[in-house]
Amino acid sequence: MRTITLFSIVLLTISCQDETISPDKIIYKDLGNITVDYYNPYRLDVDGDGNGDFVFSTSLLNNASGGHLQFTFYPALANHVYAHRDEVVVLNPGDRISPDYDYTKWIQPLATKTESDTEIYWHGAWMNASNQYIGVRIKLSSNEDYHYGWIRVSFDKANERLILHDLAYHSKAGEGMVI
Ligand SMILES: [Ca+2]
Repeated sequence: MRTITLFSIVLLTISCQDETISPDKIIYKDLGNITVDYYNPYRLDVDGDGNGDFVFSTSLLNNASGGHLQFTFYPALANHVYAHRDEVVVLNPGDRISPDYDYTKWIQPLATKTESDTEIYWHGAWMNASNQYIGVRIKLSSNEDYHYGWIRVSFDKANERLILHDLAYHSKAGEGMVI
């Protein structure tokens, strides 16, 4: 009986190992809570090939309505972000990232701090983000379809910074995923 049980455990271990080396899986990368602020933009290299795939930065714009500190997100190269009406869609656990959605490069800032003569206020879809997800699609190789995935971020208004937690994407091109 003891021999059979041990044999079963060995079989179970082997089958688990088989699962982890499946080519059809989610690739995860911990970003270690990188902070992006006025002095520290960040170029995110998803696949570690030396080319930045997404750029997080800030810009300061002054006009008649005041000074605007904008937190911008730019998909570089052939990469795109899931957006609706030029705003990056705020995603939560359980939401899906699908090839059927609308992806673009050109989007409004994630959040903006505006200072006028009379007031200071924040605006933008991401100004209160707390562990929420940016849906992206990434071109890892010119001869295959996009890989779909997410970048988890939080916004720290008090310290005027964006925090990048981690990212994940489907290892199989053309496949959507659930967060
Ligand atoms: Ca890259």
